[in-house]
Amino acid sequence: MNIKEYTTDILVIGSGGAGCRAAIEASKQDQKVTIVTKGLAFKSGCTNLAEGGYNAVFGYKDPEDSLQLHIQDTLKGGAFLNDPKLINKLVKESPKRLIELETFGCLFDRQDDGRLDQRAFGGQCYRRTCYQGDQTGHEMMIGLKQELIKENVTIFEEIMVTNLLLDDSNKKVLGCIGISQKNSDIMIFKAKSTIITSGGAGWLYPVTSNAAQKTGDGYAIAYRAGVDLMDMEMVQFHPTGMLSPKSRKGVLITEAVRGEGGHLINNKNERFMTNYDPRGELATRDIVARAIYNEIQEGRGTFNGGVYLSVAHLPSKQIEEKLETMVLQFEDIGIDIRKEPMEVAPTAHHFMGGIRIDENCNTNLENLYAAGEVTSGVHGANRLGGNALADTQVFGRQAGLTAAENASKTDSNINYDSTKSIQEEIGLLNSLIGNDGKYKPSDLKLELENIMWDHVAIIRDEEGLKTAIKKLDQLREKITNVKISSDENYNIDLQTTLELDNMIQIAYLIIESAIARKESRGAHYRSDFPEKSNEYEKSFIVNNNKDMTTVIRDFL
Ligand code: MEZ
Repeated sequence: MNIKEYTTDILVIGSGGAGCRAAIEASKQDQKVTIVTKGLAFKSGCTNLAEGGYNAVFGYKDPEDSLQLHIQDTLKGGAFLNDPKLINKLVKESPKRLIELETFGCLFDRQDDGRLDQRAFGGQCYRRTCYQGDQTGHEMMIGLKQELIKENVTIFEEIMVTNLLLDDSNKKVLGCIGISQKNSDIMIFKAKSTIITSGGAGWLYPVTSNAAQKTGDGYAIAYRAGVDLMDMEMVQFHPTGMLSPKSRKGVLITEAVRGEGGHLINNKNERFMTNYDPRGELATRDIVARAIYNEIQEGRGTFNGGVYLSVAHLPSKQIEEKLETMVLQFEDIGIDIRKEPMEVAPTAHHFMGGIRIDENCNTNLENLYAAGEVTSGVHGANRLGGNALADTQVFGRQAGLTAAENASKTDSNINYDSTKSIQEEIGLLNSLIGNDGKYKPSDLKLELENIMWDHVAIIRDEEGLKTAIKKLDQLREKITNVKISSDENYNIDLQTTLELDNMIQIAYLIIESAIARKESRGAHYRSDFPEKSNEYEKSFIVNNNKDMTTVIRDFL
């Protein structure tokens, strides 16, 4: 294995919507920018997979809409756990960032009069979700790629970041260290400012809509470095993922299906959503996901353990134009959604919790910034569909700006002696590569996913959460006894083991926070505490160097 060292002004970890937007902005401020990404730039990450839309108040469909109403919907949807400063910024800047995307080359759908089209999405009082068919995130990545290419940004792909580099005070971040998946080279990136935009951790669950890379590495490297993480118990299950075939289980079926007028139906042919919420299919995701779960638990699900989602009553033209990906996704498995219903079930989709940031994307460590799903505070206890794509652009840009401002004030020499970090990394790799242990890393990963699904998913209780901790303790033992091939090139066992280590760490944080929150709020539902309680109008903060603390939401 070789050791390679690079120096840059701004280091961006992650190459999805937030990462690309951060890199573009920092580069526009005349900084040398480097992206390091675990997947392939522009192809990996979850922005590419986001289908239904981007929330921005224009009032082109419903002139009564306003910024204030978007703020209210977001707060209410987030069960009042959101950080008001972050929501304000999201809502106010989201329309500007969308227009900017159009200048980057993205084409959003427009009405006959040329104004942007806007569709209905869950939990929103007016139609404010802008979109490009059901490929909105993909379209955004095309524009972001075009703009990024114009900037002179260096991109390193297939690198798994394993730790942040800290100065002697442990308060300043000076870059990161990682491992090349291609050849196990050790990669050091020294930077004046580092931005984490590595997304969520859907793969903590066996059924997820997330891209394969989403194993929560960003949370783990931040936590190990002493960064505050907040609201870790808040995991969103998107109500509608594919149920079969097995290889596609969890793949997203966009909320736009319901936005366009789709019906959720149980095995008694009843539209059941109004039994749970007057907004029916357009209630917030936490409510719809739990309703589907309940229908299945009470025996009104399909044979395969889902419910039906039907658009067969809508005009074929509307389905073909607005839900093209859905048509193709189901055509592939022999179902014509113009005539037949889709079978759906909830799928792990979004982490509302994560790195604690302020409205300028600062974290509690110097030189470290974060944006996108890896952060917390914007969405509270439950995210509205369509607010994530806006989040990537508003806070991605801000992180780029703040990081650039910091870099411009920083000495041009980054004083970091990497000897110790390199030695630790070599030690780690030597202890893992070729290890002839008993367990296959991929089996252990599956074990973790099942623990989380069985005890820490849509419905939780104290007994289940404590059982999960016991099982995690056993799993953590097993990870010291894994079998890893001696190959240095694309060593999947090695990669899986490193990811698993991160995932176990995050699983503990989710469970500890879920145990602490003895109430039900947003996506966190405790069957032993089914009501929301005033006592818990606060967020739990976890930090590697301190005991759990809380922050009270002062606007309440
Ligand atoms: O915001 C999202 O998660 C989104 C747009 C997903 C979807 O259902 O299409």
